[in-house]
Amino acid sequence: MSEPTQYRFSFGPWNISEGADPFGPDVRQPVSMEAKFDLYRPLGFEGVQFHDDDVVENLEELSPEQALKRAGEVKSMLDDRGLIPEFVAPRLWFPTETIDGGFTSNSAADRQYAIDRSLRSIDIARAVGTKNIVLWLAREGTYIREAKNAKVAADRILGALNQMLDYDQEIEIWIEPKPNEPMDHTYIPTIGHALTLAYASKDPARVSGLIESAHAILAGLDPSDEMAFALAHNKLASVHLNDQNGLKFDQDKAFGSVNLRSAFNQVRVLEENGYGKNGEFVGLDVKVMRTQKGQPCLDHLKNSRETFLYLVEKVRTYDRSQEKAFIEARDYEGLDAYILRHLMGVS
Ligand code: 3MF
Ligand code: MG
Repeated sequence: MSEPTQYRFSFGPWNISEGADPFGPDVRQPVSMEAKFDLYRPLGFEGVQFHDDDVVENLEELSPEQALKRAGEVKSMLDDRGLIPEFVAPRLWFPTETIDGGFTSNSAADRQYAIDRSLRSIDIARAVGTKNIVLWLAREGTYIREAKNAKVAADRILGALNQMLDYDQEIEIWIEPKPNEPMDHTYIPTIGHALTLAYASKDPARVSGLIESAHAILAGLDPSDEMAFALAHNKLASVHLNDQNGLKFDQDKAFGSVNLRSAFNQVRVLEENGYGKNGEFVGLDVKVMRTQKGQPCLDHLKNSRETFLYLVEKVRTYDRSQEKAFIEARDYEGLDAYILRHLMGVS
């Protein structure tokens, strides 16, 4: 039997937040990026997820040279703390130019902005020490169906992907699907869409997927099946584990906090398929409750990581011979009860 996977964990600095929501302001003091880096290792995390402007704050006010110099400084901060930049994602949803989308905007000038910004974030990624680019295509979609031509949009997204692949022959692009929010509907809602783009691209080996639990749930899908589909194609580059209570705004709740069984099945699929054995991170993308006291608030990260590790134990102690017997007897009622009892710790 192969050695058990030693999982390593990542999160993005936005997971330590000030607590503003669309209906109320901040409830906590901001924490500087460098102070956030100090928190990673003690919490059991070694990977840092980045947006381009998490690496280089005020990116748009700086020249390319200034931005790369700053990215080099951030790399030193990471090196000093034994931290690894997992990926950089262009933030294609804040700037004015991206109001109507990035690659699929109806404005040619704004589409060009999105391409330029994406290429710039590749330079920043290389300078901070990663070849991995995440595309969460936040505003590539519509509020009303008639606003854009969906066929043209699909062509434009593929074109942008190919330009990024051409720009740097060593980068990998991980597409993070999400079906809605901020848009009514997006053009890349599921891993099936993301991997179709990967295979259609000019270098399929360098394009894969990142699955966030909440995003799959918002699409009405099972996160572990989405993960399994990507794993079957050897295209699960990363995950953003969290939870989501039904179809509403993207909640980014602590992993397992709504549906422990679904969390178990996500861990099961990862563990059974050797996820993490090639250095893939177990990424979290979780939001602390606005009500939480403390400065900074970190328990949502600590608890999500621990829940993952407890569930790894549940997967490793799951009785495969019983599972097999139930499946062979086609006794799924028995299997169902066995899983629940195993999760509850009773036999
Ligand atoms: C949105 C997300 C994003 C992406 C990240 C990468 C803010 O629902 O999950 O988190 O994970 O931004 O672009
Ligand atoms: Mg995410």
